[in-house]
Amino acid sequence: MDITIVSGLLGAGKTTFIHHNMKHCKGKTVVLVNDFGDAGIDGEVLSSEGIESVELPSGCICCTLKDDLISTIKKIQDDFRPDHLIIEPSGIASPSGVLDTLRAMHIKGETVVGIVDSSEFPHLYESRMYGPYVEDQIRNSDIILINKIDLAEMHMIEKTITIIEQMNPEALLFRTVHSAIDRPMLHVFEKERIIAKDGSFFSFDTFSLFIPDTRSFDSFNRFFQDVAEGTFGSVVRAKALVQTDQGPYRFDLSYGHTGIMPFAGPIAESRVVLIGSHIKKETLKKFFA
Ligand SMILES: Nc1nc2c(ncn2[C@@H]2O[C@H](COP(=O)(O)OP(=O)(O)OP(=O)(O)O)[C@@H](O)[C@H]2O)c(=O)[nH]1
Ligand SMILES: [Mg+2]
Repeated sequence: MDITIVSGLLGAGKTTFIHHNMKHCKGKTVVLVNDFGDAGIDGEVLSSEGIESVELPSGCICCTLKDDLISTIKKIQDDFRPDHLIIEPSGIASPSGVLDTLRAMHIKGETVVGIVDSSEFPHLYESRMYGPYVEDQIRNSDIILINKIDLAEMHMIEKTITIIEQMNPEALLFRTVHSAIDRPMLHVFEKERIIAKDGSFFSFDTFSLFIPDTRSFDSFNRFFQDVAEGTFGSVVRAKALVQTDQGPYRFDLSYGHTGIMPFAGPIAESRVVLIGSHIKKETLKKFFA
């Protein structure tokens, strides 16, 4: 079984990469996705696109869910017998933690695809907001997508590349929009890795909420704009699947950029997940009460 780990900070374009690049995967492919918060969204997004996915929500696969990751990989092997397993750790899971788990299972030879949002990367790197996570991700990546070049100014793209090349001169770099590359690249690289044992953790506040009623599209849209403007705290990433009066919709916010897309298929349980700091949970609960 080939294994690809798709790593990247919150909202970098990991799920988008899997969506756009599945066509290059040969044989049976299964995606294991570990979303942040209690109300996973990425698994349902991938499933709605016909991609076989198994979700490991609520917790982080690089630390608290290590045992769950092992049992889930074993279960995928038994139930699906895939040729290819793609793992999307949440944007707060360190690649080392996942690699460490694979080694504990005597699995080697994975490919690590690292995705960075070039419109934000230099700021995030310089702010040290993600601590050693960034280096862990970049050093362990075989292929790095300099993504969101449509949103980034040229000097941000160049700065992103300079920082990355200093940290990992061996990685293959691609500039991408919507994480799309026009060739198969999910093949195995044999490489000695430096797996950080001390972990590279940082803490974020998350808030997940299931929404029982159908919402008006306009009011949810306004709510999402308010989230983007900081009304409910400093939110860096938000995702929602919502059954609205205009049909099912997916809302997505990443560092101030909002995406709103009709969702293919009914949504059994509308839900919203926010991640950031100083999230005003009580205000949010009252808002949805
Ligand atoms: N403009 C633009 N938007 C992008 C690009 N790549 C991804 N996006 C959007 O960025 C948002 C986040 O993309 P995802 O693929 O969900 O990111 P992710 O890394 O899986 O996010 P998490 O799993 O929540 O950490 C979505 O709204 C995407 O449509 C890009 O190259 N350009
Ligand atoms: Mg994702």
